[in-house]
This record gives sequence, structure tokens and C-alpha cells, in this order.
Amino acid sequence: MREETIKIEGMMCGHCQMSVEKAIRAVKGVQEVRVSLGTKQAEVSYDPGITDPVEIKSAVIKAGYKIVD
Ligand SMILES: [Cu+2]
Repeated sequence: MREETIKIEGMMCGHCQMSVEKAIRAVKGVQEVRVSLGTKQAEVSYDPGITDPVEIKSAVIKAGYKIVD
């Protein structure tokens, strides 16, 4: 299992936080996700044999949010 911290732009409330969490959790290979509204980031545990940060980030973008690089 690998850990990735993703910085996210555009989350304004608990609903946004839930949407991002749901989008990331829907990615195959994601084991665990914690999205923080305060620090505006997501900590994701994933199986590197199944998915990668690019795929996880693209799920966040598809949900309507931006990634801070
Ligand atoms: Cu919101």
C-alpha cells in the first residue's frame, strides 16, 4: 500500500469534502481516504498495482475540483 497526499482547490464546505471523498473512494485500488477541509488536502492509501496518483487526481478533477501541484 502506498500513501499519497493530494492538495485540492475549490472545497468550500462539508458537502464538497464528501463529494471529493466519494470520488476518490470510487477509484479502484483506493484502500482508504481522508479528506480535510481545513488543510484542503486528501490523504489516500492505494494499491500501486491497481491505481496511481494520476488516476486518483483525475477523479478529483472529474468531481469538479482542482489539484494544486
Ligand atoms: Cu461545498
